[in-house]
Amino acid sequence: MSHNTFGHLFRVTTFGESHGPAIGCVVDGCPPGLELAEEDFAADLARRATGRSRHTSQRREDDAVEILSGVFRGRSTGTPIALLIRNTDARSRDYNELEQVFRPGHADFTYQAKYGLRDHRGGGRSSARETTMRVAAGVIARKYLSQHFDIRVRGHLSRLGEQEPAAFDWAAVESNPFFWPDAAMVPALENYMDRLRKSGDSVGAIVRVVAQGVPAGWGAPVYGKLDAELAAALIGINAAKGVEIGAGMASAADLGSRHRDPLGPDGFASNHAGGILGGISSGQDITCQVAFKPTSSLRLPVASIDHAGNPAQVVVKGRHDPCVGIRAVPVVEAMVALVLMDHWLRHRAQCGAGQTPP
Ligand code: EPS
Repeated sequence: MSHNTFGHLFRVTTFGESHGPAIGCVVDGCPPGLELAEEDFAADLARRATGRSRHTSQRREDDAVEILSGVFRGRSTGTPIALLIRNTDARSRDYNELEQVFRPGHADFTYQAKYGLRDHRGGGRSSARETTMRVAAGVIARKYLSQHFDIRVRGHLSRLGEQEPAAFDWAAVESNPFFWPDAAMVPALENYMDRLRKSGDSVGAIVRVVAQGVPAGWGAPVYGKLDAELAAALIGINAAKGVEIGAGMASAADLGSRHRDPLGPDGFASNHAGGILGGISSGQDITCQVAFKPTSSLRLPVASIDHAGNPAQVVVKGRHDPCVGIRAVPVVEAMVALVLMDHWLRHRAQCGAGQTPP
């Protein structure tokens, strides 16, 4: 049983390995008529790509999308949209010494346990390179949602190791390499990341995402709740270790009198629920946070075992992210957009397009 397809009516299948000739995806279920060109993918893919700042992996991929099918004269035809990105800068020799040993913190051990063999080069299919195609598919969903509902899905870092933003401004987020909403803190973060990189260590991060403009009514109780499917989509991103919807874990320490979001003629007075009630969107902003562990690939030695079970010491060479959570921001946005797109089509299938909120 393999699971490389995501979604019910807006279905995304990804394929490819980090050091194979190419990665790609097939998006099936996109409504016809959506204007789509290869240039549409560039901005979001560049936001996620390696080698765009000194604070990320220095692997240099163009990440240029080729549209192979599903688009005719600039518009989606309703048939499967196949997208391809060729890998051009894999350096597989960095992994030569890792063929027979398991890198701690990576999926090497578990892929071997499951399949009995694995592509050890760059982690193969388990590499975060696969998230490129999530972002590419997400571009299609985002474009549709933006054109049809004015939905905007935006993410930012809300924690980098010990540091949290002291101020918040969406305008700052896209103007620094950390998707950080507090411009005044950026020089200190640059310093911190430079020192971290030189020390050979890595650090975790939290990505917060907000979807604005989602109409009330999307979500499929009781086993396809919007929050449940968002949580599944987000925890399935490489290196994700925790997901919160709305107030999330902090809800456990709150009182009901404070926590419930009062309703008035002008809407809700607060949004502890994160825009979802009973698994259905409420029309408020949908808010989630995703915690990413520190990158496991370090040049600092660590104990492991080889395939025969003998003790081994692992030193991971190559070009790695000191904080993999930074580049996860566009991936988180993409997964949210994919879930929303799928839920719009499912909502329309059951309730019709004309259903309006109270
Ligand atoms: C990754 C390790 C590095 C990153 C890679 C994700 O790969 P490699 O050692 O093969 O260069 O560069 O990220 C990407 C290539 C990408 O496009 O995101 C890992 O272990 O997941």
